[in-house]
Amino acid sequence: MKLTALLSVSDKTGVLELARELHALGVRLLSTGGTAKLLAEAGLPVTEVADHTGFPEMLDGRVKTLHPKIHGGLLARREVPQHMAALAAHGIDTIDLLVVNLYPFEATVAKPGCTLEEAIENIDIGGPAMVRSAAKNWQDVAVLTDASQYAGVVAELKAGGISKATRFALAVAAFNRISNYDAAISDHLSALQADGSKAEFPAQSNGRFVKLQDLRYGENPHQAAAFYRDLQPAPGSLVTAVQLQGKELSYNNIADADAAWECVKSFDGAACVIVKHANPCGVALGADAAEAYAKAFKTDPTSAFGGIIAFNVPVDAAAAQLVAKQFVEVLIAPAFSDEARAVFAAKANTRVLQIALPTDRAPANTHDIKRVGSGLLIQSADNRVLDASELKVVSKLKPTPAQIADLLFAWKVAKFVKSNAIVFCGGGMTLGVGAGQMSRLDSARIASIKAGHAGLSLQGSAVASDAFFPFRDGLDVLADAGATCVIQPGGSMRDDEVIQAADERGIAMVLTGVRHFRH
Ligand code: 93A
Repeated sequence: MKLTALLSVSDKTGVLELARELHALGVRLLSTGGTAKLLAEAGLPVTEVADHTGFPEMLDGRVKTLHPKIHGGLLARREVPQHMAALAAHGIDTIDLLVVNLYPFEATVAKPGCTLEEAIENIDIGGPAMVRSAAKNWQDVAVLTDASQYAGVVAELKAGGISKATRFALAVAAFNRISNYDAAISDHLSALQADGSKAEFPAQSNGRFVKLQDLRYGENPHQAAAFYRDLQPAPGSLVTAVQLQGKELSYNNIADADAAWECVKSFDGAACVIVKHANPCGVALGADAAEAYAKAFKTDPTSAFGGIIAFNVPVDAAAAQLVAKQFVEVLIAPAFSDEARAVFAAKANTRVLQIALPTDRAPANTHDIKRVGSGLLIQSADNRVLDASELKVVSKLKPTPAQIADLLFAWKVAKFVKSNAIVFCGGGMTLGVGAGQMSRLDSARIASIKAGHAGLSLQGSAVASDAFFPFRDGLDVLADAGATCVIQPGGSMRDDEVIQAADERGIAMVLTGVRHFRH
């Protein structure tokens, strides 16, 4: 049976050679105006789509192939008798091979000074429609959307026919091409306003994010900023928050609120997390919200001033009254009692966010993205949750069950502290947090100094280190401060030296085999 190919390309590279090969193979050629002209001038027998459909190209070419004779021929399933009967009834021939490349939208808008009108004229409608029809019907139709595919398809035709695997791969490539093409259109238009001028921040970015709001400024007042959310936000993620009251959220508020919420979400019992400059400066468990807050606040009252405070349990009147004694930038909780609402109503500036706690407590994001010079670093999110059964006791002293509980609490907190992280804990609260230092030794020193400033004793405390101790000196600082048990990943060249130091200093040491760098 004679095959029919429809060729309709803007970029004519290689299409003549392809058409010659197809003709030599006995394939009938159908083509749109410009492509048909090129083939005809080369002496190839070609039928113009307009002659084939009996309908002229119209509206400056906007309507060329949008016709049932084209789409019927592409979409009909050959093995479905009713489909073939319908084609016969309407005098429609099947089209077996589609060769299309689209109006050069991307290249057009990349040119300096491209107007909105030029961009719009270069949005291909009929091409993508045909590509979709052919790709949907990949079992019966081969769709070529790139010149790099021509040679392989010709080779297969010569060898007897295009394989199923190739037809499927071509269909997938076709949908990818259409998807990228539409994304380019959406990106370009999203960044424009109706008069053709550029919006500083587009309404959508890459079609994956939707703008929630422009922000007054970024990390600093001279930086412009905007806030976007995923098209499909995870349940219980920060972007699902309802702001009950208070001033507009700033860029830093949002970043810190996210850090506080993601951290507090990870605890099972009532917990409170206070964040400053992206680091927890107080984390505690309590019998209720008020107790958790009071303990968290004690860790570092100086830093907690103007902090971002998150709870994983509803805030009641008692907790609200305690919190309201301090200057609070942002308060986050799954719910607030009416009395608590009334307490904050008197503090009109305090930003109060309500977020439903996700039932699975899962972190909001599956991936972390970081921008580097003209590139992206993407990694799966640090969602590793440690189970007590994974702990490996390496010291002579064995930790007591109470120490294990404190160590696991400290480990959970350390995951949310910028590296190098050293976290002293005891009795379900942080006692000293050392964050963001270039040396672990300094983080240890700072954590212990801060505990001293807060008037907290580190005697008998539990300590988490987000990565291994490269030398024993860090451990000595912890022991000098009064720590009696330590949790750390292990894996240093000098683990033996560090474990020996723990034994000398009467410290129980457990290894996790897991590291939690956070930058
Ligand atoms: O203006 S369109 O969106 N309307 C159509 O019906 C149509 N059919 C094919 N553009 C249409 N095409 C596009 O024309 C193809 O995708 C291809 O890029 C181009 C080929 O036109 P010509 O063969 O006249 O150079």
